[in-house]
Amino acid sequence: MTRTAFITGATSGIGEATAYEFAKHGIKLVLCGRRLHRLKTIQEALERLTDVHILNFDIRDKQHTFEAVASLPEAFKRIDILINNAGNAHGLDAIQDGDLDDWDAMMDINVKGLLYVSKAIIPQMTERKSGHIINIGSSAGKEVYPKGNVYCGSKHAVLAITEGMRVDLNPFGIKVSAVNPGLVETEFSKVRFKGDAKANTVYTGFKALQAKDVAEVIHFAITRPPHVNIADVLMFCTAQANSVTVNKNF
Ligand code: NDP
Ligand code: 8X3
Repeated sequence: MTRTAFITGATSGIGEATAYEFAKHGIKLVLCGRRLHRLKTIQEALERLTDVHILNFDIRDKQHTFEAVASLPEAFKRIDILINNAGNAHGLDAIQDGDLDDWDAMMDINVKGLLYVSKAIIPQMTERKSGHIINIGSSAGKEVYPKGNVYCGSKHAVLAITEGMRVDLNPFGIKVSAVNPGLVETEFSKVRFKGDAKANTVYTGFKALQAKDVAEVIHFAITRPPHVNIADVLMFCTAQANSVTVNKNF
């Protein structure tokens, strides 16, 4: 039976690459994001490969999130795979200089938004006693780097929530995984630095992970046999050893 995947943050970066990877393998897609024009363009491109439905909502908005999931047409209602990917860093400041709006954005999107989407979708999985949830964490969920404070906190929370989901959903046979990448060349730094030219220097001098590299790992995780769950993946580009060790001459 063809499976259906629900991907948040599908308008760019890792989410978009995952949509392409899944489409290549004929997985039906529900693609979410705030930028409607991008959703439409991606839908148009992928409809040649699979069935695609788009949902345009902000995962910070609890009510809209539930309404969006409830609005799914019959052919897309059954979600077999949930990829909780939407998220970003906002700012890179020492804790004493941090911006309250940045902190709100990271906690509201990376943590609370992930919870809202999960809450809207998990009941159908527990009812069917099947499903796979993959939360996109980060190496920042495993270690803390200078000025990473709240972003790292949000990703540590994602990791704890993932482990909690795995325990609570264990009686239902639902797989729960975390995929935690290090530096990936996406729009992530443009968002973090709010369009500042600093964003262009983050991935220079070495070959960072590409969104497709992460998408391939996500696809690997969802194609294991029923008795195998890839619980937790930490992945770096070869030039990166941890959050603060990057060989820029690689
Ligand atoms: P991008 O900025 O390229 O993509 C972020 C995605 O999240 C976009 O599709 C964006 O869509 C969506 N998004 C952001 N805020 C919201 C919101 N409020 N409501 C709905 N969707 C939202 O970055 P990445 O692809 O790199 O990031 C994807 C995930 O990977 C994030 O969780 C990030 O923390 C994580 N990650 C990234 C790493 C990196 O180095 N790039 C490393 C480790 C983890 P739109 O703006 O259209 O809503
Ligand atoms: C993204 C990786 O190192 O910029 O989560 O925090 S990092």
